[in-house]
Amino acid sequence: MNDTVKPIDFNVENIRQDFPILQREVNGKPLVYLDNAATSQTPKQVIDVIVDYYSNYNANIHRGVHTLSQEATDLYEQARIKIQNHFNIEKSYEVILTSGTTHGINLVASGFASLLKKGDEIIVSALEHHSNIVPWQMLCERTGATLRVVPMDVNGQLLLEDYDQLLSEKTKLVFVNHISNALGTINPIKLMIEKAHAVGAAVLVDGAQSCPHLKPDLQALDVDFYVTSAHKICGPTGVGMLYGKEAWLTKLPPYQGGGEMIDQVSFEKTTYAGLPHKFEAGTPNICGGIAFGAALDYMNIVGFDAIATYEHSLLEYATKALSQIEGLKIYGPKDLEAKTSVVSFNIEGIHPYDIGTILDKMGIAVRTGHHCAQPIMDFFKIPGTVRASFAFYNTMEEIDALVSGVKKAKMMLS
Ligand code: 7TS
Repeated sequence: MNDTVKPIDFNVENIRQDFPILQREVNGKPLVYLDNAATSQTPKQVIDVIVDYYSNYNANIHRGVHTLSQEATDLYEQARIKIQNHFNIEKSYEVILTSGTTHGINLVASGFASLLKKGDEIIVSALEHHSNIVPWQMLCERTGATLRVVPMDVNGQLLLEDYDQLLSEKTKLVFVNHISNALGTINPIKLMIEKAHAVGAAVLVDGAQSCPHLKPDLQALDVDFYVTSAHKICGPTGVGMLYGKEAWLTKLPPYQGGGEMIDQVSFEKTTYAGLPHKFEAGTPNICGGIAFGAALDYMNIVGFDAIATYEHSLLEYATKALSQIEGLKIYGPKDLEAKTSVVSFNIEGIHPYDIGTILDKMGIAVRTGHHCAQPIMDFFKIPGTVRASFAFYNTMEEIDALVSGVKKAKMMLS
């Protein structure tokens, strides 16, 4: 797995120098960027690749005999291999480059429309982002299949006994995120995959929130489909990947028709290209794909062990400091080993939006609202939360700024 990339000694001040945006001010204050679960920031190593691509290689891929097209194709296909290696995927053509997590989920959901029938069941977890709920509801409407939901407890952790009860020979598919975007809960996906496979169901794991924090081994997980977005992992927006086991990708019909996904076209009949091109109609986000590969290189150089250890210390520090604020309630697992570096909270009697607005005046970026996970907010009977999500380039001083900002906001709004 990316054996050529050797992690550096972790030094957050050096790492911060890689991110031009972290040097800017917002509202006259140094930017404190704590909205990493929404999108991560981009290091200059990735920005340089984007500039280099448009300065030196810009051409359409897989179609030109000319040198530029061949060079661009090589760079794009090298990125696919980087993704394959990073996620320990067996075959490079099991990597489908998409526009992001949402695209990957819709591709699979659309494909299963031809494989499901009335009476079949599909299971989602109570912790999902809307993009891992709505496509499956649409699939149920189209096929007559029924959607079942694995409930969670008050700590935002899935109830596995209920999952056991829901699984049956009617279950065809299970969808669960690896890590919840709203609460940071790490779900026991390996166990959930094993249990689903025991009843013959396929599993799609939404990895949008896990990839920034850990390095999933997809063969060891034995997952059927895995999706993620590059912009969560220091890459650009508008690109992501879908992993699917070859047998599934072969079984699913194409998602979109168009150029590049065909073998032969006539007005009587069209035959489709093999994997991965069958699912990659049209000109893709070429530069984005190449930059996705560069982002994985960058993250591997920082090193996922160091990232996990450091982010955990940020989580512990922030949880302790925020918990001392009277009236502040944190949602999600109490056991910090069961979550990543996300602190989702409210202060009694104060709307999360008001806290977020005041923090912004201090240059502190957090997300407020339902985080595209409305069922979680309904469960807690709240309109939303303030969510501070930390990355490996955040510092303890930034958490101090957050804590003092929240205290000031509380004083102003109480
Ligand atoms: N799944 C999860 C778990 C996510 O966190 C997100 C984005 C998506 C899917 C969708 O990803 P996209 O790249 O296709 O848009 N989550 C968030 C968030 O928490 N705040 O803004 C976007």
